[in-house]
Amino acid sequence: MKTFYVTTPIYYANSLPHLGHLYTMIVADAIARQKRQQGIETFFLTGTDEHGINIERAAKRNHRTPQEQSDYVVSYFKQMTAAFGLDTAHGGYDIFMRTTETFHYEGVSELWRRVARAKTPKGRDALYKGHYEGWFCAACAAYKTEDEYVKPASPDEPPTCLVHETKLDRISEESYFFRLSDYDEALLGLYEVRPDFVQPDARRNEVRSFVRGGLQDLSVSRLKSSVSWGVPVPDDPNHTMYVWFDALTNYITAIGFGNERQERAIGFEKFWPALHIVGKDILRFHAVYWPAFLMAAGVEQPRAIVAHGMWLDRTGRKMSKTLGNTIELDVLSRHFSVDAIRYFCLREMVFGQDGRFGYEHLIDRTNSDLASGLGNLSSRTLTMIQRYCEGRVPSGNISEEGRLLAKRAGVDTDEASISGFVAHARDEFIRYFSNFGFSRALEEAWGIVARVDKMISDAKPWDLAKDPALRQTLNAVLYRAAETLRWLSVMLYPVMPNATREIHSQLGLTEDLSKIDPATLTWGGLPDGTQIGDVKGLFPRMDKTKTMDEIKGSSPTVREGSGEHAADAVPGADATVSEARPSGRAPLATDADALPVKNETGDGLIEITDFARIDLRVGEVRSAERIPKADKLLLLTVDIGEEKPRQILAGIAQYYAPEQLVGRKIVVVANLKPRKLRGHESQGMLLAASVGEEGKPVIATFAEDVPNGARLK
Ligand code: ME8
Repeated sequence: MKTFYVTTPIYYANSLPHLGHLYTMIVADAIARQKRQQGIETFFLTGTDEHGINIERAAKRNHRTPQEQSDYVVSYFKQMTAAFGLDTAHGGYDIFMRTTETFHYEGVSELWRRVARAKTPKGRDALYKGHYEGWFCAACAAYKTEDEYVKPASPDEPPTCLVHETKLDRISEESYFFRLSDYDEALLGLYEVRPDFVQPDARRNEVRSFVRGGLQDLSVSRLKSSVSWGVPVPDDPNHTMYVWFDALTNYITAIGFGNERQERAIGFEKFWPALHIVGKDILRFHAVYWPAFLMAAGVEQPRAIVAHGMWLDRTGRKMSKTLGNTIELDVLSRHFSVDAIRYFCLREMVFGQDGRFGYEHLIDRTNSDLASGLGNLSSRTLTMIQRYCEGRVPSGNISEEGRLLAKRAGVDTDEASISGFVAHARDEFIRYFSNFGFSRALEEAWGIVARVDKMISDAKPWDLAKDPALRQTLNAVLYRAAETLRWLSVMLYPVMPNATREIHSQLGLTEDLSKIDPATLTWGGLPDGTQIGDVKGLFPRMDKTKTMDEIKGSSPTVREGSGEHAADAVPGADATVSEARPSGRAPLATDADALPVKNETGDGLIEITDFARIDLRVGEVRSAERIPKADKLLLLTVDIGEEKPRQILAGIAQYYAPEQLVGRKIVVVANLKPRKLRGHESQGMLLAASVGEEGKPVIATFAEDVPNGARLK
């Protein structure tokens, strides 16, 4: 039997997942479902990357051990994957891989030993001990070269990571090095011989030019005294493995490389090589380092590395926990159905390119494509079968006489034109889908929806039903619509497993959609006489204004419930909601950042009434103090002309001493929902300009005297 293995990245256990993580899982899940439909034995991996300084620091911030930190994040991941139907119980992943598993330690140690014994293509030792001197970003878990960071204003300051905008760590210590510099030709040869090894093409070109630019040897260990939370280097307990060496190896240890347990349960020989689905942010690790490690260890290369684009916030910045601009999963799942989210992700993001997320857009797509599109086609077809055919799928056959009568009534009865159209679109759908063109594939499917909708509207079954002579014509129209729905339910199953199952069962069919290959569909497979099931709406229309108001009013419940604020789980995320953000984006941005404002026009402009929703007030800082263990936060009390001064937390402690602020007149957002930060309630936000590369906050103030509480408009 043919096998197939697909993976997502394993996500850092330092913070909770967001839309970006969900997206990769949805893509991998849809691919896995399509392969299963084709009768291919498929194994789908996702999981968590649990070692390294990143996790150690998050654990420390949250007063947990690293293991507790990982367990906490994993339990949320599992809850979330279940809620989104991505876990094993819902036909999703086959393993939730964790790098803290004992079997992984065994496997990764085996890979290390093999690399340690290996010679490079240029005949030198693949691994050697040396000294590393340079900058490291804990959030990226990557060493940074000069072009990858922003130089500091003063030489006493560390540089800032271009990706995460967090400070880099200086590292100067003994380290094992992987002799990556000897693998350039071998890697270029690999990309040449296997043009689809890295996809899409633009990414392949990027990787090739990176390698052509020259590779530096890679530090692959840290001293245990610096990073103790990691896999020990075999035979040298003073070192722990570099977290990317450890993490990448999960893809093979999970299925049995170097360990008996997984080999027996799953089988490395059976499933390797894998198709790796990754975000373009981690392409280099997968398309350069990983193949080089595998070459050294003598292990077969992955099937391919396919990189998707990034979800961006409305200002065009990558959505990331560290930047604090994410779409939270529990907010998403509270307001939208799983299938609507899956459809939106696959339809909206042209695979490989970046996409901007907006809740309004998601509502629009749900209403237009799902409620008015597929959902409406399904319910109108089935309702008419119920009404005109006593709930049984009618026969699609039409006699010569019936054809003449239909022609006279102006109804097109050429079945081949519909079936041909549907079959062609199905072929195109499969072709695009198999090449990761999910958005184009879905356009094809919605072409079918439009075509059949038109057939119904042109034929007007409600009129045909009035004339017994046109009975056959009516039946033929309804049969064609129902048969098309059957095809759509099979084709769209990998994208919308729940709604398609619902359509299938409303059609009165009982086969398992996860086992029907759309390529094998033949027209006419829907038996006439089939008793249809209960007709229920699939995608209720969403009230845009109401939903937007609800979303704006909601906040992620998990963290409130667990007594933990998102910021606590994130490196460098001390600055959130009620703080001036040293991040270069609008100070009003919150984690509802990606919410489009009501009445927003396509050009990003807002109405004056939108601006009027924000209550900006003059405030006077009465007191300011530091908060223990939160080195970025200041606790301010600010008089905004109300009975009691407001308590406001601001992420400006690195730039302003408390005493500088007392007596200052500032601008306060007075109608922001209160949020808890480090156990303190913040009852507003102060405004500041964000200056320079580093986004240094400079507090907005007044040149003239103004009374406290005066409104800004
Ligand atoms: O990099 N848009 O983990 P990570 C789209 N542990 N996808 C996004 C995204 C966004 N804005 N943000 C995150 C790591 N992702 C390593 C991986 S693998 C051996 C080790 C998705 O938690 C996307 O798949 O930072 C991206 O590559 C991944 O999450 C990064 O997850």
